[in-house]
Amino acid sequence: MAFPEHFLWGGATAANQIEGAYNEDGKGFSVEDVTPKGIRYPRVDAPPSDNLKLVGIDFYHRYKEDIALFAGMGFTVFRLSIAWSRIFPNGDDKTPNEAGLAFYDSVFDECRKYGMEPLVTISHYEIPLHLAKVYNGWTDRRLIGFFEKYVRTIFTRYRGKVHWWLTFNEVNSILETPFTSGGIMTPKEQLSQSDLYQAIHNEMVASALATKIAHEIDPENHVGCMVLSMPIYPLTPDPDDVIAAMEQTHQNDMFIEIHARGVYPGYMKRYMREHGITVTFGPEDDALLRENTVDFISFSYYVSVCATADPKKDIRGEGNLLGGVVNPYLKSSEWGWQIDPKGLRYTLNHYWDLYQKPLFVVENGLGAKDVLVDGGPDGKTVEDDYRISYLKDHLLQVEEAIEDGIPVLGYTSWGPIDLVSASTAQMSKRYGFIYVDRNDDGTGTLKRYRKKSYFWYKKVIETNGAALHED
Ligand code: BGP
Repeated sequence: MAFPEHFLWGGATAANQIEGAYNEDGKGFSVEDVTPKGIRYPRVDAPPSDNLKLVGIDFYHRYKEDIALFAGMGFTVFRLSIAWSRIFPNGDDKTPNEAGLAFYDSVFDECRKYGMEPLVTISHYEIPLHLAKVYNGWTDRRLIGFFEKYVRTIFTRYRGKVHWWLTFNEVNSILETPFTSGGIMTPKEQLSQSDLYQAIHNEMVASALATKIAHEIDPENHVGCMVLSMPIYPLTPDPDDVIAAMEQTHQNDMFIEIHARGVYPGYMKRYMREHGITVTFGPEDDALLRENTVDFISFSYYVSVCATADPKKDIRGEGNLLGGVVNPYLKSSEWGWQIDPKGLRYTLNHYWDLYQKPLFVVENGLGAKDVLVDGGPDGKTVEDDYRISYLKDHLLQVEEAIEDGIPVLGYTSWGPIDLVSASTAQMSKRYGFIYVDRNDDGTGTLKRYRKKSYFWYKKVIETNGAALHED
């Protein structure tokens, strides 16, 4: 059997997409509170009432029920994020908000009660809005200091309760969504490449510093980077397309290079040189990056794309934020995301070949419209065979990669319980094994119902993957 004995099985979420309670118990606003229509759409000045994320799925008040449901599937890991603005409401506050710290204490205790390891993203598209407004987000080096204080606080507080940490969610997404990812207020079209790369540099330094502090506070801590992965295939065997694919791949891989090897890759230096990009390094930065590389590499995987050097063939499709040219060989989800299970094996091999660090698949799943029907042990359910088939196809490719000799630490499917979508802020784009009765117009009881996939995933976990080979 390919899956190793202690393979971590579970699901992944983010605070801003599940918690709700956006202004309760001292929480400050985050950048997510002002993007009511999702990451791709314009932000507004103040949190509006029609933002589904303000209530989310009310995890803040229902976490015990939800974690019990995850335990029912046999989860050994649960990925969630800490909302930075619950701990430091403005980001630059002198002291942390005790109510926020206490909330995550209870959540982690609840996980541990069931033997579930919390896998915690420190910053998942939830930068305090104040840091965006006053400092222009990560363009300002002072954010490193605020982040340092935040991580020191949570590493100290949750010592012994949390051993698995991810620094920045989909850290490379800053290239496409500088506001959501980097808290940068300057509109993307006006943002200079130097400011963008300075923000990237500041985040890299902050991530290395977090890794250092995590190891100092508890040698049992494992810290990983988290990237949006997306194989970029050449559209044709034309060498120009191959080079286009290679160069676009570099744009994403440079983030892992810095995290995993601790140095800027040559192709990145070349790109910066040729585009007149200047970045200011602090005196300690080089050593900090070099001496504090990550313990493992984690990534989200939903789509693959193509690249071409021919502008006439450069037809862009929908995709997980970064997007790319449509692949004529693949089918798409209802939201236009192209489905490519083999790309997951390819990605695992690609990263292992380059970095030789353990890998963790921390997001993967199908956003689909579900129909709630009568049946199942909860009275209502969803017959989501399409979701089962998507996940099964991808997990079989994880197994292939393990057969290839790659150390894969675990797999957390995205949205084990329905949640608010990041790119479109919809409830109707559902990923869960658990249905949440909430609609795009904000109506619904928030009641939870287990779908067919719930019982399928339970069996997969119970058999450590063997059930993937049953019909
Ligand atoms: C990733 C994000 C997640 C999640 C996922 C699915 O980019 O890390 O937060 O939302 O994509 O995307 P969506 O919710 O837009 O379907």
